[in-house]
Amino acid sequence: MLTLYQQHDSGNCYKVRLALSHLQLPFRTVAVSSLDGSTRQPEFLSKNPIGKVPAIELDDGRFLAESNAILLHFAEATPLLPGEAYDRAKVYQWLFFEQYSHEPAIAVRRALSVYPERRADAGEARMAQLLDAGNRALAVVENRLASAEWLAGNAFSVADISLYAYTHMADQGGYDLAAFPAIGRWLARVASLPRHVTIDT
Ligand SMILES: N[C@@H](CCC(=O)N[C@@H](CS)C(=O)NCC(=O)O)C(=O)O
Repeated sequence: MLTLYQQHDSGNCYKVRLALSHLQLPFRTVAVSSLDGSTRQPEFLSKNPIGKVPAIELDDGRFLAESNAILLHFAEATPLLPGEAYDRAKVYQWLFFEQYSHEPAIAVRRALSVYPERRADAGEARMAQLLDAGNRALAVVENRLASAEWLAGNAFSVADISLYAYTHMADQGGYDLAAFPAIGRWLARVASLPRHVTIDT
């Protein structure tokens, strides 16, 4: 059975659980976290030298890390990843955007707000910069969703799964989602899909 090494309240790990639920692939989880230092232990580093979660062990014993790479791996040849080259590249566009412009602001500001262990890094200037960068990323998402149901093409895909994870809890980092009505409607659309699971599941 697939083994997901994860921190349960991490959005990056939630992405993988959400995708596996949509694909109806059974998996077991092993808890690993930076908060207790276990991501830096040799045992975990031998599985994922990057030292971060999520990482997944496939049925044949091989490992894969990086949340969006894991999503792409399991989405291959399923409705979660378009076959046509341009539509597929649009999914990649959103996944790269998520990792470079969205997650580094929204996930980080949430972590600095939520975890007492991270408070020392939550200086005023940094929090202001992260708020600004996150709001700019949310505006990009809002702009797309104002005229489309889904992020890439006209179907739900791993682009939606990836962006949903940290967007749906952006309020925990101090972002005002009420300012982004199209995002609000999209969050509800994603959450109403059959096989959706919440982050607490
Ligand atoms: N780009 C990575 C980021 C993963 C990441 O930052 N994971 C955090 C938890 S959300 C982590 O494992 N941090 C542990 C550490 O930095 O020691 C991905 O998308 O999977």
